[in-house]
Amino acid sequence: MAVEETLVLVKPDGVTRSLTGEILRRIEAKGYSLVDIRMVRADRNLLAAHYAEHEGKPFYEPLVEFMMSGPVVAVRVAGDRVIEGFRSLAGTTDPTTAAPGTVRGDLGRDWGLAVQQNLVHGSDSPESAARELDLWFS
Ligand code: DAT
Ligand code: MG
Repeated sequence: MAVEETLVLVKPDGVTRSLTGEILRRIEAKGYSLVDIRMVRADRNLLAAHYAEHEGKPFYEPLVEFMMSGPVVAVRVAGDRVIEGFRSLAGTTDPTTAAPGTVRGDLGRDWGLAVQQNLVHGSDSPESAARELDLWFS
């Protein structure tokens, strides 16, 4: 048993489509705890730090623009193996092929845009979680 914390973001598509409650409901129903929550209008500096690993990729600029297009809900979530567990709840990156039963598979849309509007972000490792929680909750 390893109690961890992860950063979950409800992206602007999730907030705009009023899916924040549904996404948080799934996290809580799984048994994870919401430790902290804030609504953020992310600026370019924050997103450049958050998405540093993707800088230079073709989807980078559209991704940053999308993430600045509306408010984001940032959530500090705790639980046993929650980093891996939330990634499993979220589903794979592409909402068209994400498994049914997952947030992205059930609710995500593929609008054929340059960026996946896949509703949520979840940290992918303990190192990413520590770095990202520091960025969004400092
Ligand atoms: P994930 O969010 O599943 O961890 P990631 O870290 O590889 O995926 O990418 C970050 C975000 O960038 C992802 O949620 C949506 C967008 N993205 C990733 N790969 C993409 C691609 N090939 N085309 C368009 N957008 C992409
Ligand atoms: Mg990622």
